[in-house]
Amino acid sequence: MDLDFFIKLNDAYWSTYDEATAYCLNDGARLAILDTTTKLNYVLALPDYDREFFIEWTFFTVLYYLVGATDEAQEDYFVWTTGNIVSRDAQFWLEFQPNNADGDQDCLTLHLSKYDDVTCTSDFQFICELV
Ligand SMILES: [Ca+2]
Ligand SMILES: [Ca+2]
Repeated sequence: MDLDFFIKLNDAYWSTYDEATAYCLNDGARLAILDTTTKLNYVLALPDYDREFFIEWTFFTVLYYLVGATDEAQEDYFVWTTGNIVSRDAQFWLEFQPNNADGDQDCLTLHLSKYDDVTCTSDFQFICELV
């Protein structure tokens, strides 16, 4: 399997889900579809994934990265943009996630190497996958 992902890390450019989707598309890519453990582990091993990151006087090493899945069709059932189901196996999710905090978390991120649902209109880093 050919794997070709890139992480969008830019302290001046954090993105909503829609912005990230458009950014990836503009680069001939899509928000990453991490529907196999091979792909997930590949992304987690990317050199940029744990890169130290300077934002507003603070070093961040633990970021949230948007990937290509939402639960907009059915609450708490995340689906990749390809139509494949996001695994609900607890090993892939941060503890207590997905929690749909404030009733408004329908987009999927990687955080601390696990999934967490976030608000689609908030700004995050993101991961694109060349297709
Ligand atoms: Ca939700
Ligand atoms: Ca959450």
